[in-house]
Amino acid sequence: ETSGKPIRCRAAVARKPGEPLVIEEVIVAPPKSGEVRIKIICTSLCFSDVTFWKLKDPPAFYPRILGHESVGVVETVGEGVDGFAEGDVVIPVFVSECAECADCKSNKSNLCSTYPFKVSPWMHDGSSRFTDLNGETIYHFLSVSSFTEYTVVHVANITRVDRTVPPDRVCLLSCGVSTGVGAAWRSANVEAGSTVAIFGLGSIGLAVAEGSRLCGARRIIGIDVNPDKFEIAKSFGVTDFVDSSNVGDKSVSQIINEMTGGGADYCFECVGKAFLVEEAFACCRKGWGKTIVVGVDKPGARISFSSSEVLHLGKTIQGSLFGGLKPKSDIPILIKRYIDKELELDKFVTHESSDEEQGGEKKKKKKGLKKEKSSGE
Ligand code: CXF
Ligand code: ZN
Repeated sequence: ETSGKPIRCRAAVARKPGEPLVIEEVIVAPPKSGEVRIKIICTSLCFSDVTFWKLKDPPAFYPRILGHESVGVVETVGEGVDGFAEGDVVIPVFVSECAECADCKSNKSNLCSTYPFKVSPWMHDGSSRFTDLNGETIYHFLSVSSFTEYTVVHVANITRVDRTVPPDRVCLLSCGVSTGVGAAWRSANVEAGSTVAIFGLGSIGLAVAEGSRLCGARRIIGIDVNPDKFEIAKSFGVTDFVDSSNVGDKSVSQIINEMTGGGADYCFECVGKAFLVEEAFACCRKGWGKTIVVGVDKPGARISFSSSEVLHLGKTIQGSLFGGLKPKSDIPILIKRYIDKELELDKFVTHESSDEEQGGEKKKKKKGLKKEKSSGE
């Protein structure tokens, strides 16, 4: 029985920026008030983990447990927590939802003010729940820190999901797929018949394509430096391609403006380069075009527009954190659309490997969460 006591378990610890993670034993403290301790069932790598792991300047906080895209089971419920119980299956998300502040109450924002989004090394109360075996503090990441067997997360950062959902699929809704689909659905509110341009066809760009397809976009233009991505992008509904490594004297925005007769209705930057936000803005349609910033550039990166370009053209630029989704209400909608076979999560999985290939224990045949609970693990 571990409930309420410190847990000793394994974690993949980032000891220094840019250096391989070290699998080591750590101590995970019990949850404080308003928190839960979670056993992580699945976690995946989001490129933001890599972006922050590589950052040397300004100095980040190390040692640190990265990871934020995950699904888990509640193991201990902290004091004063209503609405969650041991055994609940939950999806942690890096944006909070207190459900009570002006932003949480508004349907125009997903940026909670009670627990504001920060790339913080701490829990919301400014402390850590992790120590190494020498008693040294290990820092948190994005309020989740999922590269560990157990983590502690505030209830404002978890959404309960039905325990029958496949964890290796809904894990993708903890960050990447939700971010892309939400960017089209909630941040841009793409209408049926629209033309969309997506800069970057990684998993975020493909998720924007999926969201745009679900919203009924008529034309989805994918732009990438790697034309090998175009084949897979077709299966996500991308209709037109621009190979940005091969545009001759033209800029990508010129090409998109020509292809669309004056610009796309919605442009999405999904790479994380400020200059691509400028390119995207340059090819969204005057009057009503919207450019959605999804990619994560280095801290401090600047975007620049001329004053007349903004004043004369009436375009909109919008930031999109977690796709503008409110985790507690929107993740269940996405899960329902997955169950109803509308949202095609399976397409995002290209390879599956057994635990043996990963050097772990032999995988028990298709072990579901239900079984795991009843077998007392
Ligand atoms: C990002 C968004 C910008 C800051 C870090 C996290 N989202 C998800 O990976
Ligand atoms: Zn992420």
